[in-house]
This record gives sequence, C-alpha cells and structure tokens, in this order.
Amino acid sequence: MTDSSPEFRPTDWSSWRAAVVATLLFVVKDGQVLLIRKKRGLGAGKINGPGGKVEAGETPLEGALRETEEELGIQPSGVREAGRLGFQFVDGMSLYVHVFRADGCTGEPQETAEAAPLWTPADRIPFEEMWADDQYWFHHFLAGRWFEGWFDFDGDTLLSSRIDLVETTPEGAV
Ligand code: 6OG
Repeated sequence: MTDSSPEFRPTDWSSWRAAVVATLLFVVKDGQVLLIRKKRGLGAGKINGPGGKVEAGETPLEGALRETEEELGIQPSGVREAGRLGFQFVDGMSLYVHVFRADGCTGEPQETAEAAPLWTPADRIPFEEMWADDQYWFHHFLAGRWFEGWFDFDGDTLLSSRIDLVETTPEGAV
C-alpha cells in the first residue's frame, strides 16, 4: 500500500494571493496592550487583538476601526499600520492581515458577544493562548519595527514561518 497523504511544501509567497483580507488592531498605552479573548469567529477561545474580515467598499483601516468598535465599544486614536501577515491553511483557506497599532482610545473597553477585553502588560503577552505565529512577530510590533510575516498552518498547527523586516514602511501603509 502507498501512503497517499500529500507531503507538506511551504507556500511560495512570491506568487501567493489571499482569498480574504482581514485586520488586527492593538491599542498600546502606558506599557499595556489591549488584547481580547475572542468568543466567536476564526480563532474563538484564543487571545488576540480585535479585528476581522474587511468588508466590500471598506479600507483595511476602516475595517479595523469598525471591528474594534463592534467588539469592544471603543474608538482607537493615533492609529498607524504596523505590519502585515499572510496565512495559508492546508485546507485552502488564506488570509492577508493588516496589523494596526493605536496609541489610545476613547471609551472603556466593554465585553461584547464577540470578545472580552484584557489589558495586558507588554512584557507578559500570553503567547501560549494565542495563535502560534504571534511569538514570531509580536516583539517587532512592540519595538515599532515594520514587519511582514508569512505562515503556513494546518488548523492550529504552525507548519512554516518566515519574517521579513524592512527599514522603511512600504508605500500604501497608513
Ligand atoms: P473573523 O473570523 O473574526 O476574522 N487571525 C489570526 N490572527 C493571528 N494572530 N494569527 C492567525 O494565524 C490568525 N488567523 C486569523 C485575523 C479573523 C480574525 O482572526 C485573525 C482576524 O482578526 C492563523 O472575522
């Protein structure tokens, strides 16, 4: 009998396109990062930042602000794009994620049907409860370095990772 399970090959990111564009937004203030415990959607149960899929007619920034308002009831301020992430899942799903950083917010984060807020000291990020890619890029995010990360996943299991750092923020970043 032959083994019919296909052998894993890392994605060729140079020709890769994602099916879905999504966002993550982290408010970083007084040494604390505003994380969420996600209650539904992709990654439910995990700790992450607010965010979600960008809707038709929306820019990624608009999508990130809308999702943060929906999930936590706050309006982030001083928002800049901090990096980008590509995820390819072996089942065919693919996501391109714009990561934003805010230096403040209006309103107190509230628990909603989608998320519970968790103000977390920047030196105590709970990577063991987060998606496995986060430990590869979060320190670049906190250091203010523009990052691009490329990850293959099989469900929750990280199969390959690549981080590209560039000196200057690329064109198109807000
Ligand atoms: P909704 O299902 O909520 O959009 N997301 C990931 N975030 C990290 N850090 N790592 C991953 O590794 C992720 N896969 C998805 C992006 C999905 C939300 O989940 C994030 C979006 O904020 C695979 O609409």
